[in-house]
Amino acid sequence: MCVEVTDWRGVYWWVVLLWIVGVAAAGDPPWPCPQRCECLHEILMVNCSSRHLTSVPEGVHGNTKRLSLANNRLKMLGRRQFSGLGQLRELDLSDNMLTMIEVEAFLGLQNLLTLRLTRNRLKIIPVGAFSGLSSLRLLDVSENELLVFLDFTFREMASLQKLEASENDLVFISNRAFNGLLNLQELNLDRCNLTSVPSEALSQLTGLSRLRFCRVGFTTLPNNSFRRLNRLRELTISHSPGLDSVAANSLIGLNLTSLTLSYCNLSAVPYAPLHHLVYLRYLDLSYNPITSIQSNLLGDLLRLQEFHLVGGSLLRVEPGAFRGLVHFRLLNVSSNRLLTLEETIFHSVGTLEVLRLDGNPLACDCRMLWVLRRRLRLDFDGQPPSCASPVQVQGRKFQDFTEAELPGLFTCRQARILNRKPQEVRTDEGHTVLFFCQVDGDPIPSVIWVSPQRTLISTTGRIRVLPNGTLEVRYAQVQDSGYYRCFASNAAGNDSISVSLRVRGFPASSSRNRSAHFFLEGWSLASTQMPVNGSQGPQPFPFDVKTLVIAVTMGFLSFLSSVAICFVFMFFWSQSKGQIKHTATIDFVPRSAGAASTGGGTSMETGRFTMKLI
Ligand SMILES: *[C@@H]1O[C@H](CO)[C@@H](O)[C@H](O)[C@H]1NC(C)=O
Ligand SMILES: *[C@@H]1O[C@H](CO)[C@@H](O)[C@H](O)[C@H]1NC(C)=O
Ligand SMILES: *[C@@H]1O[C@H](CO)[C@@H](O)[C@H](O)[C@H]1NC(C)=O
Ligand SMILES: *[C@@H]1O[C@H](CO)[C@@H](O)[C@H](O)[C@H]1NC(C)=O
Ligand SMILES: *[C@@H]1O[C@H](CO)[C@@H](O)[C@H](O)[C@H]1NC(C)=O
Ligand SMILES: *[C@@H]1O[C@H](CO)[C@@H](O)[C@H](O)[C@H]1NC(C)=O
Ligand SMILES: *[C@@H]1O[C@H](CO)[C@@H](O)[C@H](O)[C@H]1NC(C)=O
Ligand SMILES: *[C@@H]1O[C@H](CO)[C@@H](O)[C@H](O)[C@H]1NC(C)=O
Ligand SMILES: *[C@@H]1O[C@H](CO)[C@@H](O)[C@H](O)[C@H]1NC(C)=O
Ligand SMILES: CC(=O)N[C@H]1CO[C@H](CO)[C@@H](O)[C@@H]1O
Repeated sequence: MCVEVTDWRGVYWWVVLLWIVGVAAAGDPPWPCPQRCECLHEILMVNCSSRHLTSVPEGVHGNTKRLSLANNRLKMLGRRQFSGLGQLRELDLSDNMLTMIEVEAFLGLQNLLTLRLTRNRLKIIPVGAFSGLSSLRLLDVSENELLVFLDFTFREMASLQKLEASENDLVFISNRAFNGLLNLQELNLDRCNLTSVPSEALSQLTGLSRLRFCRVGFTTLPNNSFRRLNRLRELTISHSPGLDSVAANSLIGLNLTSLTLSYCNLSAVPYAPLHHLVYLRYLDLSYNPITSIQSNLLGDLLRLQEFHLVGGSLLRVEPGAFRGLVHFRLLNVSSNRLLTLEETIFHSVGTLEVLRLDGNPLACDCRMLWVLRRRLRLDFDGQPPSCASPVQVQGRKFQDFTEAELPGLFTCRQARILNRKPQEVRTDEGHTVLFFCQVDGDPIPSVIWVSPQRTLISTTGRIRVLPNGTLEVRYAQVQDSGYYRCFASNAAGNDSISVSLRVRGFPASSSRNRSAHFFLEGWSLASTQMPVNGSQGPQPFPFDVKTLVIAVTMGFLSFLSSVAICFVFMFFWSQSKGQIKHTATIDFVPRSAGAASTGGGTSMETGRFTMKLI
């Protein structure tokens, strides 16, 4: 028995001894590790993630630098929840069920650099919740249910550099919410329910250099949207499908190097708002229904290097579109509706390095020859363009053409006017005359008509160019007479013909000649000097001039005669009455007193006044 007892004692001491030795060997210094957590002493980390915790565990060592409580069931953080962890650099509270953070919850974490609160259920952050976090550099509150940022929420966070607030239900950011964030460089507000730019709140972020808004409900960018953000370099606004207008002064005060306005509803390049961004290097207007890039309007963007307009509705890039841009090196216009891209759009095609032109119905004629010639030097980003027409090269990629087969391909046929038979028309006033100008060429030539006064004739008005190139002169007038000229031109050349029109006036209409002439002067001015493709131009008169003149004259005559008859009638009437009463007396009961009857003691006196008739 005795032997047995001593044996048990011996075993006990052995166990104690082994335990002490074991702990001493395992780590230095030996930390007490909170229950259910894993302590990585070498990196001073306490890992309590995914442990079904419902509260912050006790006993985390004061030297801990990183504490993870991610993926637990924490519902709220109380006051001074982490006191005693003054050495903590990184705190991860993401993927919990936090709905509430009390004021001063993080007090004492004066060395904390990173705080992650992503994927919780926060609806509101009380003012003062973040107090004491004077060293914090990164705060992530994305994927919560935050509705508003209140004034002074981030007041004591002067070191904060990056604020991630994407995927919340933010509908409002109070004007002084960002007060105190003097060093914030990056703000991310993707996927929130803002309907307008929180300009006033943003104006406190004088150190901001990157700002992102994605999937927001903006419909317009008003003037001065980003005032005082003069350090901002990168601005992204995307997936805002209602955004269709950018006011001329909306970006004033900014000095951007990169601007993205993609997946919006812009129907034109916002030339005026961009105008002052002389340091801009990167411009992305992809996925907007923009149909053309006009000539000479981007020349102020002196340092522009990259232009992206992918997936738009581009039909045309006008010659000179990128004129003045001497550093231009990348054009990305894939997936548009471009038939061609002429070399003359660039300032100098020599600087171009990358070209994405795939996904366009390209016509492989002489206008695209410059791309073909550079096909081995240009970087197509793995997606070389291919021909949609003409038939013999349809579907072929630019890189597949060999030198040997080039002659005879990528050619144009000069514009030519087919029917050159002289067209000389003599007609009487009021008739409609057509002049033909049938053209041929590859690419299909454009046709313009010029009047005897050398103005361009538009597609609307009394004298107009029909869609098939025919000139139509309706209700011909004497002063329409003269020589008209048709010009046909394409990339390979031009051609022209001249036609003549003689209109004889009516000899009998001399008395109305002056006024008709006056009307017509005004009219022809309007119809010939209009911009050719302007839709806002004056609409053509629905009437013939002559009809109008007659109608006006007759209307005036009948008005005069009615007035005269009236006067005559009144004269006889006044003569027939023997004695005329010159005054009329009218009695009345004041309406307010009778109707309201509030019992206020208003006298129910009947009124009376006398009118003198003249
Ligand atoms: C913390 O623990 C979780 C779960 O045990 C593990 O997935 C994760 O990798 C750990 N983190 C670190 C930094 O060790
Ligand atoms: C925010 O927008 C989303 C998606 O449009 C919507 O489901 C949600 O109800 C909105 N939240 C608020 C608070 O308006
Ligand atoms: C923006 O400012 C410009 C220039 O001052 C002005 O012409 C324009 O009307 C303003 N736009 C709006 C929407 O206020
Ligand atoms: C985009 O603008 C067009 C007119 O310019 C309008 O018809 C359309 O509804 C707008 N789309 C959206 C999503 O607002
Ligand atoms: C604008 O930004 C550029 C490039 O970041 C910088 O060199 C330039 O000094 C800035 N200009 C002003 C007026 O801030
Ligand atoms: C061109 O745009 C497409 C679509 O946005 C993008 O995937 C591609 O990387 C861009 N190419 C270059 C060279 O920037
Ligand atoms: C052009 O169109 C007009 C009206 O549609 C027609 O009268 C004319 O014959 C056409 N011209 C030619 C050359 O086809
Ligand atoms: C037509 O071509 C000639 C040279 O071939 C050129 O001098 C002239 O300016 C062109 N005219 C038009 C209207 O394009
Ligand atoms: C109509 O007026 C024009 C000039 O005003 C004149 O040359 C012409 O002879 C006049 N026609 C008739 C028919 O009086
Ligand atoms: C003369 C001229 O420029 N006409 C243009 C009017 O617009 C159409 C397309 O909208 C062009 O095809 C014409 O060339």
